[in-house]
Amino acid sequence: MINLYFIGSAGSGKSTLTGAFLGWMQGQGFDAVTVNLDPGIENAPYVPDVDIRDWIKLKEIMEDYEVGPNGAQIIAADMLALNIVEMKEIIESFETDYVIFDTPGQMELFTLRQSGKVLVDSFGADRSIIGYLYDPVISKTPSGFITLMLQAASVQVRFNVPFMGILTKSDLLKDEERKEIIEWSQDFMELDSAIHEEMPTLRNQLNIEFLSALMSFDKGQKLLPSSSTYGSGMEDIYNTVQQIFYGGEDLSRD
Ligand SMILES: Nc1nc2c(ncn2[C@@H]2O[C@H](COP(=O)(O)OP(=O)(O)O)[C@@H](O)[C@H]2O)c(=O)[nH]1
Ligand SMILES: [Mg+2]
Repeated sequence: MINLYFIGSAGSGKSTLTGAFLGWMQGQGFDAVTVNLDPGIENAPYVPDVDIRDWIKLKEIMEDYEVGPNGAQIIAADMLALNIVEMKEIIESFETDYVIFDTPGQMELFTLRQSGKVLVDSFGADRSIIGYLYDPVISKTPSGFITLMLQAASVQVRFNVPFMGILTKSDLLKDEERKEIIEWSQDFMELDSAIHEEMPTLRNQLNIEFLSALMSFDKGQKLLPSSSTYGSGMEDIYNTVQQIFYGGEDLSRD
């Protein structure tokens, strides 16, 4: 069983990709289940097989603890850890090859609170992979792209599991924009000249050595463009997971 976690900034497309990737898997005849870890999800674009909202309800937390919606989100994130054992049993009862996790809208609720790390480790870090979502609108400028790379690096430090970078909603980008972003993800020299063009007087040590080191973090893996709207890029995500865990072998189909 493989655990695939989609992690990324609010609005980067985690929930939509969870639904789109599940749809693609099913279309290929592969078995997969989805787990929603976001107690604040509204209008989920898929029907979760396992849903944190069965255990944690933001409205009840707001009443019980007399906090607003933001406070409730933080308490809910910490409460995640309390339900791990029960959730794990339910997930395992599905006897599936693939578990796709949709994580909380606000990424730091999962990446910075202890419970996210505890959950990934309890569900088996050795068979986990993180799909880190690059928001295309933020990725368009070199400074935005570098900011997302820094976050990606922090996620890798935090979870210490295999990792792939996904450029989501790529249908929102012009062809040249998409090409440029993917080039930045592979070539720190290009990124270095782009950031200097955007910011001719850099105030920090965002120099070529820094970018080179940052890029070495995920070993210069190419960003995978995807669009949940058009269902594109799903096969690349699947192939990357298979490559990492099985050296490229296919799952058996139903
Ligand atoms: N054009 C386009 N919009 C998308 C795509 N994926 C998600 N969206 C939209 O982006 C917004 C945020 O998506 P959502 O999945 O809720 O993001 P999350 O906060 O990371 O879970 C929603 O309005 C989606 O309809 C995509 O592939 N293409
Ligand atoms: Mg979401």
